[in-house]
Amino acid sequence: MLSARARLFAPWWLLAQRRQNILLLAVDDLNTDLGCYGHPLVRTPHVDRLAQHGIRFDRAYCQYPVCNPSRTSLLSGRYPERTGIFDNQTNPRSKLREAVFLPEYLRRQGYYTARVGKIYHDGMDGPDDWDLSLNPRPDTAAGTRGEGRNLTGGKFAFFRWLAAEGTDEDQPDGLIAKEAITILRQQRDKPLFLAVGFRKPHDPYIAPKRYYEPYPLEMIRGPEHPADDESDIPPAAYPPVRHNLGPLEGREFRRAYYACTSFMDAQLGKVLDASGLASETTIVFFGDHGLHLGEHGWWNKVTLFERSTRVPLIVVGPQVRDRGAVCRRPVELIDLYPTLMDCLGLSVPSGLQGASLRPLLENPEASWSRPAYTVVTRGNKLGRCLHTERYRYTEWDEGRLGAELYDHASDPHEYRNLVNDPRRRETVLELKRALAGVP
Ligand SMILES: [Ca+2]
Ligand SMILES: [Ca+2]
Repeated sequence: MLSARARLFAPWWLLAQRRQNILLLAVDDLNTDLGCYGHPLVRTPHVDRLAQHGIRFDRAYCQYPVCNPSRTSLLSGRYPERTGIFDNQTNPRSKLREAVFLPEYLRRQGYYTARVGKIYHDGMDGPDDWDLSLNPRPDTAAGTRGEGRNLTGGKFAFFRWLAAEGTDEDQPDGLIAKEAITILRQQRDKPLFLAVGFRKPHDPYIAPKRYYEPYPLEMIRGPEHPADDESDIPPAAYPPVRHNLGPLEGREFRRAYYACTSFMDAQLGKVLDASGLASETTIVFFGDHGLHLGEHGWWNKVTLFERSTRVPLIVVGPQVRDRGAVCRRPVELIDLYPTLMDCLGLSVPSGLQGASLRPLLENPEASWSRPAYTVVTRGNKLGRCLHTERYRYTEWDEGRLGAELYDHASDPHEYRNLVNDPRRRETVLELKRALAGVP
């Protein structure tokens, strides 16, 4: 340990050396169907292990329920209206010239920055983000063969599952874990920022067949909801094209998603074994947005329902006082950038709109007045919502295309839209004002 006096006079590189390493673990399209989030079937021992060593945020939300806008908001620390990124085609740098993205900022602060797999949406990295960026893909054919099918008769290409031949390393995520481990084992004189982006459970639902085995089809139930669930949902709440799966196809879809989740979890486990859950490393694990598995009659993301906007988020690090704790405060992915800066003792660059979660890392019950905020587009109209500790309140085109209020205290699955309930009038007015105030 350096004494306070020695620290004062130590050269910057020695101090930089003493900074915590950071392991950022991003998972594509991962909803909260995980062991530690209470799912009765899905096996995720390594995500669960991470949660036991850190703090699990039970009410974490993405800013936009699609890859590029969600990741752009997280990495720039700005809400979608500020980034101007609402789709997977627009490069963030074309809109956000003044922002310093998280990897580039850490690199400027003396970090060695490495990226393996999908952190930005593919192709959206900036020229100054990374010392090393790797995008491993298998050059073998075994992982493309096996038993599987398209669940829509080929109508929608992405509704495809495959219980593949070959090993983990015949799949991109197996190679991503392998490259991450190599980087973790290298000695270097700078602190490390390693960002690992797993590609599953994003479609197509391909995993080595042994990850399908814990999920025999007879164990998998289809989605259950009240028959009239959709009667109080504004049409704008759904994207324009619906893909209705039959009962058998729906169960196959769920099984494949669970298998891909367990496959990702096994790759995560390898990376955690190599990194250790060492106290000098801060680990952040998250999904970029959730996914419906047939709930509310929908089989994708791009909605503002809990299934699509709520994400797993786990933080492990020296700031976490109560290991294994659960925090129920509403938090959001744009909070991660200021949180990391706070934990590292670095100043934040200008323009960040999130809040440091450090008070919650130290005390998960700390008071917290910020709701989380998510937005989605419908053509040139916006749907915007707030997630408070109890409610989700949503306006479609400022209410012109409908509004929703769900009370998660009594209705966690969001079956009853209470926005027109006269007994909720005060709540609606209060949330309406709060939503109008989001910058
Ligand atoms: Ca995604
Ligand atoms: Ca309903």
